[in-house]
This record gives sequence, C-alpha cells and structure tokens, in this order.
Amino acid sequence: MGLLAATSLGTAACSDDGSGRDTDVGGEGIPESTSGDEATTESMDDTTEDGESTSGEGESTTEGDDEGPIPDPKFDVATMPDSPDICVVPDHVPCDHLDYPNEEQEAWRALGLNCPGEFQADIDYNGHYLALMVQEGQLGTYDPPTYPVLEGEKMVILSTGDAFDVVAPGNGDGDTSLPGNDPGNLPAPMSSDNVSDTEDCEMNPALIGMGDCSNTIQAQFEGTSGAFDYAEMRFSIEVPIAVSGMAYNVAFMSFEYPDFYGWDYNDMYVAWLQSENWTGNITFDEQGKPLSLNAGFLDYKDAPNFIDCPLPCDAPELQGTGLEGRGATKWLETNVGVTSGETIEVIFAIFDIQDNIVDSAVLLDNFRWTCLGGTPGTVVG
Ligand SMILES: [Ca+2]
Ligand SMILES: [Ca+2]
Ligand SMILES: [Ca+2]
Repeated sequence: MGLLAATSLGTAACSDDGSGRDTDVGGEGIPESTSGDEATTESMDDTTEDGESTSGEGESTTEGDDEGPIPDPKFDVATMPDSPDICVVPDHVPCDHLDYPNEEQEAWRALGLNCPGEFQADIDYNGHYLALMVQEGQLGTYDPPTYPVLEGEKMVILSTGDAFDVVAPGNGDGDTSLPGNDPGNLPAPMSSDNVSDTEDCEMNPALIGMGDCSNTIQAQFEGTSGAFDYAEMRFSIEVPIAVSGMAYNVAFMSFEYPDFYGWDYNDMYVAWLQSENWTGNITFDEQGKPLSLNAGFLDYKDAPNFIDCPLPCDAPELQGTGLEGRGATKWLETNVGVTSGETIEVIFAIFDIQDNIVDSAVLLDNFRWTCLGGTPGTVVG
C-alpha cells in the first residue's frame, strides 16, 4: 500500500481514520482526546499509523491496551473530504497524442498536465514563441534512446534561443537572441536572493517565503546583468487529496559547451516551487547547484575541454540531436513534498545569463504526483 502521507510533512495533510466518522473540523491543531469515550477512536488511529489496513469499519476496537505516547496532533482541512492516512496517486492517462488548437496548449499536455478529467492547472507561458516547442518521440538517434519520451508520446523543449535548434544537427547554430525577453531580475514570486547567509528552509522553516529556500541561485546571479532570453512555463494547481509530493523530469543541454565551459557565469535553469513548505529552486545538480553549463550532472560532453575531458572526449549519446559537439545531462528527476489541498505555483524557467549569446535548453516531461514528501531533491532518472 501507499506511504503514510501525513507523517512526512508534519503539516495539514490527512485527517481521519477511515472509519467513516467525521473529525471535528473546528478542532484544527488540537490533539484528539485520549481519554474516556474516545478510547475506541484512539485505538483505530494507532492501527492506521502502524500502516495496517483500516478499510473495514469496526476493526481493531479491542486494542485499547497498547496505548503509547499521546498521538501526534491531527489536523483537518475543512475544504477536503475526510481521507485516510495513506497516499494515493490519482490515475493519470497521458493525453499528449490528442490534437490541440496551438503549440502552447500542446506543450502543457506534453508535460503531463491538464488531461481531460484530471486536476486542472492554471497555465501561463511567458517567453518568445520560438523558445518553446513540442518534440514527438525520442530526441536524437542514439540506441538505446538517450532522451526517450517519458510520459505519453511527446516532451517539451524550452530554450534561451530557437528550440528547433535542439532537435537535429544543422537546424541552427544555437545562438539566437529573442528581443523583448530580457527581464534581468527573475519575475515574481521568484527571487534570486538567499533566504539567509547561514540557513536554508530545511534547517529553518520560518524562512519559507523570504526568498530562495535552497540558497542556490544567488551565487550564480550576483554580479551579472541577470536573465536574458528568458522563457518560463508557470502553472498553479491544487494538490490532490492524499498526495504528498510532485515530481517531473528534466534534462539540461547547452551550446555554450565547450567554449564557455568553466566560466563563472553561464546560462541557468530554475524550477521554482511556491508552496507552504518551500519557496525556491527545487532542481539541482549533484553538487547542490542549479542546473547550468557547469552542472555536475553534465554527463555528456561531446568535445574535449581543458578542465575535465581531454582528448578523446565525445558523447555518441547526443547523436542526431542539435547538441552534437556540445554538452548535456542525462534525464534527471526532481521530487519535492507538497501538501494535499494547498494550491502550489510551479515555474520552469530557463535563461541566458549576462547576455543573449549562445543558447541553452531543457527537455521537460512527466509531471506527476507522488508519495514522496520532504525537501526537494534531484537524481539521475
Ligand atoms: Ca509527455
Ligand atoms: Ca539566446
Ligand atoms: Ca547563453
């Protein structure tokens, strides 16, 4: 069965014991009584917390003698129906094979969002129309595929230039300026500022909302002219009942490799989450930095460089993509905890730093709900 949703986040998550009885919605934040006529309720809650099934009403009512410490406070979200303390990922049927009125709408479904009959997101694309495109089928020609589609039949390409340059060799030179998309600072609610010089939001949750909880953006942003050729996909969505995390897949690739590899400033990708539990970047390389040309996950280097890939240095995995002779990461996977019933805002943003010159891009696919809570993390996957 699923994981325990409420325990991993510690805030308003799931509420009831599955018995069909209604927890008092006026009692938010107040631990349930452990005495008197509540004894039956408590023993059933204990059963739930042990991870056993409580699907049948009236089970386990004779276990009143294994009372442990006072149970953790239980919360009830008044706008939600009562739900059991288990995590259940809603069914998802990919819909990116359907016809769409325009490529922007197509992109959201390629990502795995807004399929018919599923939780709908408020969606907003901001960027030049050339920066966004939808790729059907694997990117490149390598076998086994380096970048297979992970959900449905299509994935998104988001670029700091012409996204078409990513698709195949010779489509373009990977160096396109897109006038009118140079905000410098990151658009609200994003902020490049660290929440603190010494703590992140995992160490000190009181810092949530004060800036970038991950403290990863500022160091790459400071002292530059900021974001150029900026493109973002942003959406707001209510987290479904009995879900404790969200995940998606991303791969970063850059035409800046190898010429500008190892330079202080380079293009950057930020995945921003605005939620009760986190405000800030959620996608990192293996050194805990944002994805960029110098990302620690830059596994595919298809040309030598003087820092860490002497001759011969190539990456046949990039065959048939526009990134031949350049650099890229594998498919990566980010997961982060979110809370049932809250409305989160998610922003996938890519931008040149310092100038519009030489582009970078990300592949995006497979947005989904999960049963993994906790602070954000990114792994190869
Ligand atoms: Ca897809
Ligand atoms: Ca550019
Ligand atoms: Ca650039």
